[in-house]
Amino acid sequence: AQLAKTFQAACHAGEVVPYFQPLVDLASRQVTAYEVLCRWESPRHGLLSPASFPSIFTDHGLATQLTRHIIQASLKQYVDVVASMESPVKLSLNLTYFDLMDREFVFDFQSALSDSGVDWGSIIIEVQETVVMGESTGQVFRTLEELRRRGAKIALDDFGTGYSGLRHLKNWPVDIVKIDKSFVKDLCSDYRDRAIVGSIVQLAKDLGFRVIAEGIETEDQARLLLEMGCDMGQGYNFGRPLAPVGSSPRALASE
Ligand code: G
Ligand code: G
Ligand code: NA
Ligand code: MN
Repeated sequence: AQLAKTFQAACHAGEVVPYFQPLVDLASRQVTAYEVLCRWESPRHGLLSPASFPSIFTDHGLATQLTRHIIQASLKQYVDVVASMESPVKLSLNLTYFDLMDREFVFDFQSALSDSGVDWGSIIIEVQETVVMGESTGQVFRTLEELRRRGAKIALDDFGTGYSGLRHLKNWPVDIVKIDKSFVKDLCSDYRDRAIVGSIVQLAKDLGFRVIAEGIETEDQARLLLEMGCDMGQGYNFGRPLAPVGSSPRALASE
């Protein structure tokens, strides 16, 4: 209850804000989307990443409040800045299990889009691999299908860290596979990571998915991933998560 109060007050005070990290096309290096990553600009503790407040994400009420708050705040930034860019740039949003289980979610999302004049075709939804692997995923499946039917793309986040394996995904409404950064870290020096990434990329492409690698920190990793057939990339090599326009960028408290 204390956490809920503190968190709601922080949202209300404008301390919980979306940051934006570029996703680039690996061949052209064009920015194709921005992933929205929430940050808590705490006056007491400095800039906090969600790793510092994990319990928000395991509480149904707080998690769905956070998602609604972040969707609204990021759409506002998107309209002010990104939509005016020359080439079309999408907005990639992280959802939790609770959002996808919520029957009102698509309706509320639709309202937020209508209010801001953004269409579904500009939206990517990121869902962790483990969310689609869990039990009682019927409602999750239906929500993803509905989001996709309206024109959003669905990305499976942190792929390779769960136990699913791509063949289990053949029936899921998914468009993009996001290879987890743990496989990218030592990609250039560890043949085992190269084997894992190589087989994920190949199977993903054979199944018709687009592939993003996350956590790309060096040019060597970027080049190798492009050679391996990866479509897009994300990581410090291309850009860190940026503060929203109008607020001053700050370093993470943990960095
Ligand atoms: O940005 P950072 O590395 O601190 O993110 C840590 C974790 O928090 C990541 O797994 C990321 O997916 C998750 N995360 C970041 N922002 C959001 C958000 O707005 N909503 C949800 N559901 N998860 C987020
Ligand atoms: O779980 P998810 O993939 O949504 O979270 C991505 C997380 O990875 C974010 O918290 C972001 O801050 C972090 N991140 C983004 N780029 C890099 C990178 O190049 N290296 C590392 N180590 N982390 C990154
Ligand atoms: Na993500
Ligand atoms: Mn991820």
